[in-house]
Amino acid sequence: MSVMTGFVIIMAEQIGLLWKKLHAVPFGVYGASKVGKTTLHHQLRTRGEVPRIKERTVGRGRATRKSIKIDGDQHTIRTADIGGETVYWGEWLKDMKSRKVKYIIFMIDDRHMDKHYDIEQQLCWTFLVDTICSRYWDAINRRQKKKNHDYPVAVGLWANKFDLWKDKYEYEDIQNHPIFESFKDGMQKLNDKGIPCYKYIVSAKSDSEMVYRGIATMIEDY
Ligand SMILES: Nc1nc2c(ncn2[C@@H]2O[C@H](COP(=O)(O)OP(=O)(O)O)[C@@H](O)[C@H]2O)c(=O)[nH]1
Ligand SMILES: [Mg+2]
Repeated sequence: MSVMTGFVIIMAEQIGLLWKKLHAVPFGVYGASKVGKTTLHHQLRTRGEVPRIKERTVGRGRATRKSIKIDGDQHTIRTADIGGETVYWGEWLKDMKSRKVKYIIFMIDDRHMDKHYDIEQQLCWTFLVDTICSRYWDAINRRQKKKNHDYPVAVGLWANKFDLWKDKYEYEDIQNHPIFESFKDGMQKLNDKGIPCYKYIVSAKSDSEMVYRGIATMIEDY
């Protein structure tokens, strides 16, 4: 290999690294209210124990860049913090569309296991899955047809607050954990549409390693 070729290869590698640093991957974080979306945003910014979040998120915040480094590999992602109440679901749609979100994290906690009448999260999930799978951005009026690149690359179903419920339920393997059971129709629907959907377990509040690894895995595997 000539000196020139070697130099070109090194330069290309450096440019690749710089590109990865500057070109943030657009992520969307959605889920019912109080599942831990704001906590996750804090975790991505600060790395470490996140203080208890008391204020509720109002509407949609500005999207900001977060840098994630795991096993020496660096990724930059861009996310916006959005409220989870029904009135903000329209903001999720706007966020997906305006930022061309490539990866979606849907957060849940174990409230539906605790109280079977609480189906808030399942409603959110159904809304999200239908929005993603629809061939139109405006699903109700069947307007604004989506293009191929308008669909996300992958969706992660993230069960949060693991620290609170880890000993509460019987399970053999995370993939078969009963917490995901109520969400399986939506997962199937996404998979049928050709959008991979995978299950993950985190403690956004206290375990930065789990959070960072989950994000790196999404970017690297899909
Ligand atoms: N124990 C525990 N509490 C969490 C975790 N993530 C979030 N919380 C708490 O859950 C509550 C709601 O979190 P927040 O981030 O405001 O949820 P959001 O409404 O989805 O933005 C807060 O009291 C958080 O401290 C976690 O991993 N473990
Ligand atoms: Mg919030």
